[in-house]
Amino acid sequence: MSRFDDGSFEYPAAPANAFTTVTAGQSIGPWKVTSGAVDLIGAGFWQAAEGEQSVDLNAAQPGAVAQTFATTAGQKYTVTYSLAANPEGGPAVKTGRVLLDGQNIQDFSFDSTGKSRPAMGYVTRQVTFVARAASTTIGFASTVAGAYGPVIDDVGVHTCCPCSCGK
Ligand SMILES: [Ca+2]
Repeated sequence: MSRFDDGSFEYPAAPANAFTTVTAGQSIGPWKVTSGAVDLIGAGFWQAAEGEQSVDLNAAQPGAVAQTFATTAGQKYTVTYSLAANPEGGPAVKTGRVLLDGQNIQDFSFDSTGKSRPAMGYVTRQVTFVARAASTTIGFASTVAGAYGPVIDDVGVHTCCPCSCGK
């Protein structure tokens, strides 16, 4: 089992100033698209939170991405991620959830009102879990219909405690 990798969605490279639609069963580097379809946003299309690329969790429909990585059972981990939303169309508030081994552990929403492609307004969110096995799957799923979804970037997985990462 591999360590958590490429939480920034930097590879493979999507076309600059454009995006690639990735459908269920296909991969984005170490991530798998687990339902629907998502858009891998290339450099320059809109602001990334880290690096050049990010993921819109909706292509023409809601989608989800997940990555399975090595964990130590009983160990506490904190997942951090940057959240924004596609500002190009409604609804204003885009919603989704974080999945731990397929179970919902956090709902999130982002209001893209007043945001734009050069100024996405990313916020940082975090959620903590205790690993139950030698591997764990973290997923991000859109729960909004349509072609304009929540945007995820800069996902990190940190072993926690003692630490100052806030619980
Ligand atoms: Ca990135």
